Amino acid sequence: MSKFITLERFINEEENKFPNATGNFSAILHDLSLAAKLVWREVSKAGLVNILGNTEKINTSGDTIKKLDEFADETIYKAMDHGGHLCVMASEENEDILLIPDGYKKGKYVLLYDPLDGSSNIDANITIGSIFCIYKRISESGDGNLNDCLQKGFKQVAAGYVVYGTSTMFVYTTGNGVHGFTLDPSVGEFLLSHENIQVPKKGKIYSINEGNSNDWSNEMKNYINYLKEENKADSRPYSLRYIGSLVGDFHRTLLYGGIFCYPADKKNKNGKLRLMYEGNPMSMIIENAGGKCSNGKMSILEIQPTSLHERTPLFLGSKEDIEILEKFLQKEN
Ligand code: P6P
Repeated sequence: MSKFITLERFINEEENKFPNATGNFSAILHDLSLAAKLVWREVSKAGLVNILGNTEKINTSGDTIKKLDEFADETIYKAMDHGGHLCVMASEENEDILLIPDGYKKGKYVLLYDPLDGSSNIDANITIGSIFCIYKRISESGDGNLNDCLQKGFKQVAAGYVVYGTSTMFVYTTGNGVHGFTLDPSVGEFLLSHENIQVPKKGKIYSINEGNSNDWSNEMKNYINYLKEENKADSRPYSLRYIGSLVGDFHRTLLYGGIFCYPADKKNKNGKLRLMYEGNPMSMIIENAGGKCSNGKMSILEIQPTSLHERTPLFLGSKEDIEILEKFLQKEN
C-alpha cells in the first residue's frame, strides 16, 4: 500500500522541523489549499454551467476579466481574509492593495496572488492556474501597506501555484525543496505525488511566443536560432512547446527542463509578465528545484519592485539553458 501523505500532513510535518514555528505560516498554506479546491470545483465544471464569457470589466493589465477570474479572485481573498495571519494582500485583478477587513486580526505575513492566470484559455479548456507568494511584513503592526508588498523576490518565504490541467496539482516551496500534490477528487485531498522536484540541468524544449519574433532584439533572435540549429551532441534543435498559459508552460519546464521565455520586445520594453505575482513566485520555485531565473541580465529575485503590477522580461528553466541565454543577451541594451 503506497504511503498517502496529504498536503495537510506534509505541511504539519514540515512545521514540526522548526521548533519555534508558531503555526501561522502552516495555517496560510492550509487556507490556500482550501481556496484551491474551491476554485478547482468551478474550473472543472466551467463548460457545464453558464459561467463562461466575459464580465465586461477590465483588469489592471487591460485584460477583460472573465467570470472565472472574478470568482477565483473573490474566493482566494475570502478564504484568506479572516485567518489572522495576513496584514495585507495584493491580486492581479485589483489595482490597489487589499486590506484585511476591520474586525479581523492583522498577522505578520503578506500574500500576493494571480487568481487565475492564463484565463484567455478558459473557453478552450486549456491548462490554467493560480499563482501565489508569501512575504513577512516589514511594517510593525496594524494594516499592512504597499511597502510590505513591494519586496524583492528573494525575501519571499513561500511560493506556489495550482495547475488546473489533466489533473489538478498544488506545487509549492518554502525554501526546502519543491513539492507537488495531486488532487484526488474522490476524497477531496491533495496527495503528495512529486516530492522534491528537481529540474533537469539542461533540457531540449524551448517555450516562447514565436509570433512576437519580428519585435525581438537581434540577440534574442540569435538565441532562438541557435536552439534551432542541428547539433546532436547538444540535443539541438530543441522542440517548441507553448500553450500561452504561464502556469502550464512553467509546470512542463519544471518537470521536463529546457527554457521558458517571455522577453522584452520593441512593443513591450519590459515584456508582458508581471514581476510580483508571476515572475517572483515562479523564480523562487525554479531556483529551489535547482534551476535558474533571469530577466536576461540578472536574477529576477534581485529586482527591486517599484509598483504592484510592473512587468519584467522573464526567463525560467534549466540552469545551463539560462546561462547560455544570458551569454546571448549580454550585448542586448
Ligand atoms: P501571449 C496569459 O494571458 C499570460 O498572462 C500568461 O499566462 C502567459 O504566459 C502569457 O500571458 C501569454 O502571452 O502574448 O503569448 O499570449
